[in-house]
Parts: sequence; C-alpha cells; structure tokens
Amino acid sequence: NMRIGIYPGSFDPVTFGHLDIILRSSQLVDTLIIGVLKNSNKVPLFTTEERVELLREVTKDIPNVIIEAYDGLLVDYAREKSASVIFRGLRVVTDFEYELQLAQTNHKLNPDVDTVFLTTSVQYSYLSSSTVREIASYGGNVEQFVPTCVVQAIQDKFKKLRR
Ligand code: COD
Repeated sequence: NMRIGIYPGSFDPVTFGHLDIILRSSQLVDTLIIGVLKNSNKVPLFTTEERVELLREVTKDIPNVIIEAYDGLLVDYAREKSASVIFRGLRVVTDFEYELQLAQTNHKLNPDVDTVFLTTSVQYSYLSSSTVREIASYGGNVEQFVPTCVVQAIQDKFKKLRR
C-alpha cells in the first residue's frame, strides 16, 4: 500500500522555503506529487510550464518526487491521484487562519485526505515568492532566497518585461 502525498501551491517561483518543505515531506511518503495550480485568481509572473520546469530542475535529485500542473479543486485532484495527505508549510502566525480554513474545508469536501503541516525551518520563515518577485523587479539580488536556475529565470523574465 503506497502512501501518496500532494504538496500544492502556486510556486511563482519556487524558493528555498518550498524546497525545504519538499525535501522533508518527500521523506514522509512513498511518492510526493508537487501540484502546481494552473488557474489561480492571481496573474502569475511565470507561466504554468515555466513553474513546472523550474520545480523539475530543483528537485531532480529527489527520486520520489513528481511535478504536475493541476486545475480545479485540490481535493478532486487528490482523489484522482489516490493521495491521502496534503502537505502545507506554516511560516508565521498570519498563515494559520487561512491554512486552517483551507484544511477544514478540504477535509469536509474529501474526508479521505488529511492536511499535514510542516513548520518552516527558521532560516526561511520570512521568505515568500511575492517578496522574491518584488526584490527581483527592482533589480535586487535574490541569490540567498532561490536556487541558481530560478535566479537566472527571474532575471531573464524582468529583462523581457522591461523591454
Ligand atoms: N517556508 C515554508 N513553507 C513555505 C514557505 C517558506 N518560506 N513559503 C511558502 N511556503 C508554503 C506555503 O505555506 C504553502 O503551504 C506552500 O508552501 C505553497 O505556497 P504558495 O504560496 O506557492 O501556494 P498557495 O498558498 O498560493 O497555494 C494555494 C492553493 C493552490 C493550494 C489553493 O489556492 C488551491 O488549492 N486552489 C485550488 C482550488 C481549491 O481547491 N481551493 C480550495 C477550496 S476551499
């Protein structure tokens, strides 16, 4: 009986904070599916394909991780994948209210799947994709926040946007 977990998110772009949660949650299941949300209300900086590609690159050394894009309700996606666990990362107290609501609603919608929270490693507790995007948009250095291929991708992205 294989245990399948899903780590869902926007990953716009993937940061060292996400990577930390990916490494730790991949050790708790047989297969970890990283689900990249396709149609969120926010307009993403990176396309779905770009976000998936960057995730593939930064997780290429973790054997039991699969990257996919998904659409629609997370709980439906979990059912389709026979996943029993949804992983989420908790950073600061302000994450809690939203995450609690999401987890409780999802459990109502699909009682076969439970949400497991991993607390962020202290060195990444302040880190978010949105701050990374903001720093990079002003030409700031994001090397300490994201893997090298993401640094390159985000610099290229803003160069194109400025043209
Ligand atoms: N350290 C640790 N964890 C972190 C860090 C960090 N520095 N940064 C982010 N994380 C965690 C987040 O807490 C989250 O758990 C995960 O990483 C992904 O983060 P994001 O910001 O990329 O993803 P979100 O919050 O935008 O993802 C939201 C979903 C895509 C999961 C959600 O919108 C969704 O499921 N939508 C589909 C429709 C649906 O089912 N809605 C819910 C019905 S109520």
